[in-house]
Amino acid sequence: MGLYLLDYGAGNVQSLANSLKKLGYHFTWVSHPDDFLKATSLVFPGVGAFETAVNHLVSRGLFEPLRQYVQSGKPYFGICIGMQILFQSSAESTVPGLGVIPSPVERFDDKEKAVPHIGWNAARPVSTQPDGPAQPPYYYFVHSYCAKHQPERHPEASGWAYTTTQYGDETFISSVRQGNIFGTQFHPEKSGPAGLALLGAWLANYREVALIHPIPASTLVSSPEFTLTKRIIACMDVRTNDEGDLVVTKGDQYDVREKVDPDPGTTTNPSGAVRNLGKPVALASRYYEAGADELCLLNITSFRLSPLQDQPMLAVVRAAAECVFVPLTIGGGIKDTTDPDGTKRSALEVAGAYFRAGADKVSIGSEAVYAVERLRAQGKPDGASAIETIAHTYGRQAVVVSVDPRRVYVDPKSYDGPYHDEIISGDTSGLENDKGKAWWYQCTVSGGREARQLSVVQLVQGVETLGAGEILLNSIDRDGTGLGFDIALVSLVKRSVKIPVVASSGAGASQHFVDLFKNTSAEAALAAGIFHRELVGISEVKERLMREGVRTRI
Ligand code: 1PR
Repeated sequence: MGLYLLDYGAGNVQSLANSLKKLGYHFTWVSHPDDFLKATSLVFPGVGAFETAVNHLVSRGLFEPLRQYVQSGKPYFGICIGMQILFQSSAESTVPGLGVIPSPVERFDDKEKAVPHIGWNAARPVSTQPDGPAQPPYYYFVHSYCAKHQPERHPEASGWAYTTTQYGDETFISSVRQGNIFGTQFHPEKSGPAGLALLGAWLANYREVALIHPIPASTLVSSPEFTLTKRIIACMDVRTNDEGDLVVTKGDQYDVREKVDPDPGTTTNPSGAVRNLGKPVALASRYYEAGADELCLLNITSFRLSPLQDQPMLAVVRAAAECVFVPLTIGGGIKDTTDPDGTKRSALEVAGAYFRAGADKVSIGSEAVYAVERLRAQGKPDGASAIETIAHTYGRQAVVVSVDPRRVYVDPKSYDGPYHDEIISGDTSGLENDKGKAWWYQCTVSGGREARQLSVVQLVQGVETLGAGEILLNSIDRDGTGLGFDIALVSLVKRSVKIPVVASSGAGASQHFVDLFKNTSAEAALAAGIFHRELVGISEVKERLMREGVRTRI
């Protein structure tokens, strides 16, 4: 008897388990169809792809028992796919859902906006309460498919809508509620204090959950004021230092060793110790408390190691997921590997280990470059790349591609290479140092150590074709310089793809975040050194953005 959690073996369900523990609840995993009879309440934290979820449930004999449970009148809370599965069908798949809500789940229209819809957005209740806060709560969303709120087209679904959310020109159903059934498209387990409050309220009294966020009627009009906010992401580059400790380090144009003056009288240039800016879990916890919208942990020397043997990084993810209730992206070494004992590990297995440890997204660097090189050589996807296999199982929203471009300076008058259309003139950058220069952006692998014959535009368009859900756009030239984001680079990439773009590298002041969001349509800004060195706080950046009219989650 008691609270049960349904896991179909794909995606990060650990975060929900951690949230429940934090709220003081004990639970049991559903492992057998009979468990549905024993459960007195059930949470289904569906993460990943719709078809994978349904197929796993069917193959384990859990699909029909789940339908019977939902119809039994006992409390059900479905999250993301756990809500979508209540619907008749999904455009993501040919297999049907439970059909409790006789309407389809459809894909967002990407004509005017980036898809997937990733980030913090407002959930506005459909029915009103006379008193309540003026601000609807913001929760974390990550999905490409949704139940559209179109009462004429889908009257049944609208009857279930408890909250709706605006994304660009579309309004979708962000939560459903009827009788014993509650479902959210957003992830309460990843939505910081607001999400924990919602989960806690449902667990305490599922019938009363409707009353926990009363909103005055005046705020219910469709308003551009309540839409997707710009995300601020804190990034931790992790590696072992010379003493063998796992530390957060910080590069200066990717060089993470302290600068040391050469010995007088010698010509050698000695390298200093690896910069140590703190412990990964302690810093992750600090940034969560400070209001970071997401965290990113990159294992920056993973190309030397077999990641499944790299237990410290998995342990870091596990420990971070216990104290951080916003999304975690893990990068470095997401690729096919062979353990020293000869055991082959596919990139999908490696990613799976990180998802089970508590990661929400994986970030792929070098392997994405090689995959696009193969795509270009073969003319079509072969289905075997890490991007494709992980996106197929976990959904494309779980796959980030981390791009490490470096400027290649050219004379535009004499340049006769293939990247004419991608040449940037430094006269428009606003930086004195760029004046009179011109360049294109070349892709690199192995943390910038090796340049490849691929431009940044070719790479991002290639990974979008393969199924990546988001671009993490670094800049080797700006990394650690504090000169500001490379606006020309971000604009070039935003023009080239439909998926969201996280701008990274170069933040040195709050004004740089304002410049980024005022001059580009990037969905998020990632920074490292400025936060590690406490030059500016996350809340200071967000308050500055709000004052300048850029919406963020405060
Ligand atoms: O190739 O799939 O194993 O992934 C390796 C990952 O490690 C890639 O995401 C790559 O960007 C990252 N990486 C490898 N070497 C380094 C290095 O610094 N020597 N770090 C490295 C990349 C860039 C950002 C940094 C921003 C913001 N670091 O992570 O946080 O530039 O910094 P700033 O705000 O201080 O300017 P694979």
